[in-house]
Amino acid sequence: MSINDTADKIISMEIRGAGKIAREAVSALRDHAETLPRTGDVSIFIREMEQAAGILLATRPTAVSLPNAIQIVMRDVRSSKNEEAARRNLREKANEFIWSSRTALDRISVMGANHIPDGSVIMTHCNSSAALGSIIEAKRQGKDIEVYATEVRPWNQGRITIKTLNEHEIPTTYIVDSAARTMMKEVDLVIVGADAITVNGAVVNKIGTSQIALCAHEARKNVIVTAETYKFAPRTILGERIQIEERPTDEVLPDDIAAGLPFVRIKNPVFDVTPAEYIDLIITEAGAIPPHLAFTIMREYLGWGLDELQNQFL
Ligand code: RUB
Repeated sequence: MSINDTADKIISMEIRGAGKIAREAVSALRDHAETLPRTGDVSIFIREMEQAAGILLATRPTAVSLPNAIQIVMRDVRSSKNEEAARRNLREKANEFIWSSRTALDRISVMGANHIPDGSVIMTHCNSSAALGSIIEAKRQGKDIEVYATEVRPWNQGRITIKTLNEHEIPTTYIVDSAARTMMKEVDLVIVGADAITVNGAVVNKIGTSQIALCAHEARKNVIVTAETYKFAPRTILGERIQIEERPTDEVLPDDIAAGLPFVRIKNPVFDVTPAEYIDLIITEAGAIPPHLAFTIMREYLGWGLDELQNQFL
């Protein structure tokens, strides 16, 4: 798919979910390189690729998987000695990223399933491939599980979640977002995905995640976050904040109704931040960690992020 088509689909949320956004962006970059005529000048190739990367980066601001994936793929391209090497590096890194991101999902699913005891009732929020992968794997292992899935206003990603759970014949109860606290007493653990994880172990995920985590904390229920290592945000070491995406207000209230309510303001933040205190475990493909060890994942698995941060201080 072309860069512009991919960017449009990410903006309109036809392509959504942090992992999928990253894979589709990388695959669009790889395809874009093939459309560029060979000039023999590596700097022209790099410039064209940077421009394409910029279009993808400007789509949605919160999921750190997107800049991380682009960085993983573009890093060696930027230091390539000639055009052929740059093209080869891009192709290889892109294929490697797509493959390793799928492998990461499989590993997380198995590890996640190991943390779901037989007989568990799980609450999930939004539509995360990593969280759903773990739930589906637990079912595949023969565990008797049940799920509470939230609606996820205003985009109703919960409908995608219940469709998938239904396909896997997992007994599921569908609830409105505001029923989370009331239903928490029926639940044993919460499993969600992540769009970004900060150095202090805070998790950025779909709006409403922090309320659910707070309810789980109050009810002494465990909260498990499933996230690939490329969802950790090294720049938060410098104190940089994750930008929370605000989407158009007509997603919340149609413009014609809003027009008749001149004193009413509408806000539509689509992600929120759950502090580390409300999270028991983060499951990555590299292992399960308590949230306060987020830095170790950044150091071990996103070492490039730290190199670049260090360079900024030299
Ligand atoms: C999706 C969302 C998901 C994470 C993780 O939000 O918050 O929980 O992206 O998903 P949106 P995954 O629908 O606005 O993109 O585990 O699939 O990467």
